[in-house]
Amino acid sequence: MLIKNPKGWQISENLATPERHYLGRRAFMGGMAVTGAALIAGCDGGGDAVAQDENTQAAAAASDSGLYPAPRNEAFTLDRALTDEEIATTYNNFYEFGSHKRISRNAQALPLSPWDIVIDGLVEEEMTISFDDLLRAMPLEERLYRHRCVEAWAMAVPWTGFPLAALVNFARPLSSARYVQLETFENREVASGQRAPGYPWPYIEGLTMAEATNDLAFIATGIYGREMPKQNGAPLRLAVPWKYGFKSIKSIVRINFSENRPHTFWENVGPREYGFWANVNPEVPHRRWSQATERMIGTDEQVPTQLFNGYAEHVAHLYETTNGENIYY
Ligand SMILES: Nc1nc2c(c(=O)[nH]1)N[C@H]1C(S)=C(S)[C@@H](COP(=O)(O)O)O[C@H]1N2
Ligand SMILES: [Mo]
Repeated sequence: MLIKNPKGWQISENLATPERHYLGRRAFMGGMAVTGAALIAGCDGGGDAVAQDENTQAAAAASDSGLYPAPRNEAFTLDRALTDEEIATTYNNFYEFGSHKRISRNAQALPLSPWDIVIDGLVEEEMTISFDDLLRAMPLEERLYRHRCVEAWAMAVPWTGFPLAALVNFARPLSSARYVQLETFENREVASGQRAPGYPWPYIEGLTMAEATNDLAFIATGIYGREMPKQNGAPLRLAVPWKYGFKSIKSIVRINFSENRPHTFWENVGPREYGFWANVNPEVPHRRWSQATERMIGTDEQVPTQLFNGYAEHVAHLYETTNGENIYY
């Protein structure tokens, strides 16, 4: 959608979110029961216990690898408190494991080893690379990012990983490539959501080459200073914080370069509700709810949403057309 207001992204500084402290787990659980929003038809499972034991196991494995924690890149810090780790690893969207938020236990069934990633399409040479080999080839760093779901909730998350640009570079796309398409695994045996009718698996997302090579676009392999838990998209997932969360595809198995715009999963499900661009914009409501504010998961604090989720200075130029209009959504 084109919005004929070139200055629309300039939001006033006093809308910037002040730093807040998170509340304890009890406050979180209480808030969830009332406000847990479902994207399509799902409902929040509520009583499912936190999979703390699995988190602890992942932490033990990660400390063995020696890769985590990685040095923090101070260029990407936040003006809001980080979401509590236990909350960010137990309140998830991962439709492969169910259309509700309590999928962390089910997701433990996902086998991570071996994990191969296919790089194909418009590249100098198509290849398949194991996640372990890829990880060794990439420089790891930590970045603190905002995370804004289209459902109007938000978190603040410390990701560990590497710029998507480094992976694009590694893939050696041809100059004819205009889009990167990313795909999630398909495994109906472990992913109960892929056995349910009505969704066009596999989960597919995509970016333009300019978006994919923007410094903000990040491939995350860890969070909170350790290896990525399965429920958050192990072993590697995208983090594009200026876009709604559904763009940040999890558990990637294929990276395809093409001339044509990818047909994304959510575009197929609801083309009028989850468009390709999906840039965070408080002025463009979702068809069924406002996007003007967001609820911080963990505190239930309601804060103003910012254009491009607060990252306008990094990405607004990507959406300026020659006549000065901005593509927002
Ligand atoms: N493969 C896959 N990736 C996905 C999703 C999904 O259902 N499947 N959900 C998306 C949505 S809607 C959001 S908000 C984020 C949630 O990431 P988190 O659980 O790590 O917070 O993952 C995104 N990536
Ligand atoms: Mo989302």
